[in-house]
Amino acid sequence: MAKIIGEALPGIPWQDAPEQNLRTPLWRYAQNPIIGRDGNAVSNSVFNSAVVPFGDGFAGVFRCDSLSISMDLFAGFSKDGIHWEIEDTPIHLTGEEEEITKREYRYDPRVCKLEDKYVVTWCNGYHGPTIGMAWTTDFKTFHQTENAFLPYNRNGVLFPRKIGGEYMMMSRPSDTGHTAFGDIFVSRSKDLVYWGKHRFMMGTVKEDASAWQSLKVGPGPVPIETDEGWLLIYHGVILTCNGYVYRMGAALLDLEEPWRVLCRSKNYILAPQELYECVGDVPNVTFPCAALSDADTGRIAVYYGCADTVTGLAFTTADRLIAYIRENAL
Ligand code: BMA
Repeated sequence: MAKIIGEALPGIPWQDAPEQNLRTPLWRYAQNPIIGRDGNAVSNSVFNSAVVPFGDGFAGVFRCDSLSISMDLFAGFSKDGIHWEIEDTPIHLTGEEEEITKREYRYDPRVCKLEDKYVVTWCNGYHGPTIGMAWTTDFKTFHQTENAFLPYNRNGVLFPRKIGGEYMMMSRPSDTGHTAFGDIFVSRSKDLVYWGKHRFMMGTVKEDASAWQSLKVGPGPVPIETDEGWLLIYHGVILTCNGYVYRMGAALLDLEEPWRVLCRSKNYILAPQELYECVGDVPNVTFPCAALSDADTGRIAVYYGCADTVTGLAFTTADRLIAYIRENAL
């Protein structure tokens, strides 16, 4: 039995797996989507968002695109992780340098509990996309710090503790547009400000081996620590005659040197197949940005954006997911 190393979360959202044989290790919440387009008073769409346990419930940072399709981040709170109250005004960011805090656009947040703070990373417009960072303790005031990397970059995802004495962050270098390439790298920092020692972690796969991840891959939720390695859920993209299709995969990373991939799935773990994943502002996208986990039961709840429009929830266990990666390894 694979064991999650971390805290118990008895209130994790959960539904048991459906009776019939599952082809993949994830199953969807029966009442999906959990957040619709109109998740707050000003949203055109709510998706690619991040949640964490907070107080006696949950808090999150949500990507809400507006009716003018400008992208910004909004705080939200929930008692059960399923029903969310999302604020109607964007998160309040404070910081020392206006050069850094002025807003172009903000999207695809991740939230990582790191020591006594919640650190938010997101795709931040600064003469092109790069990785913005801020920390909070109350989800009311967010203290913005330096962008982690030079443009162009997306999908900055922190590890939830120091490894070998340093903080680590995955990212996916990109371009200014709808990047037609993408591999995952890991960078290290002693202070969450200066990042270096960049290492290649994993890249795309040839079409004849695993076509769903042949165009680009990017990290999803903050990785989950297990006794068998860091469990990483990621997105993989294929270019089809109708454009990009985003599916989800999973990998196990070495605990001490997480750029070393121990095992990686050849088959996807979830793909756009339900109507709300296939139809929306951007069809055929399932894009994971957060996962809750319960060390006592091994349960995992994954939050993912559906068709760039609404937010879905899916479940698995560490054991089931790791067994699937091993049985269907690349
Ligand atoms: C990426 C980002 C994501 C989005 C995806 C699919 O470039 O914009 O937010 O989910 O494309 O449209």
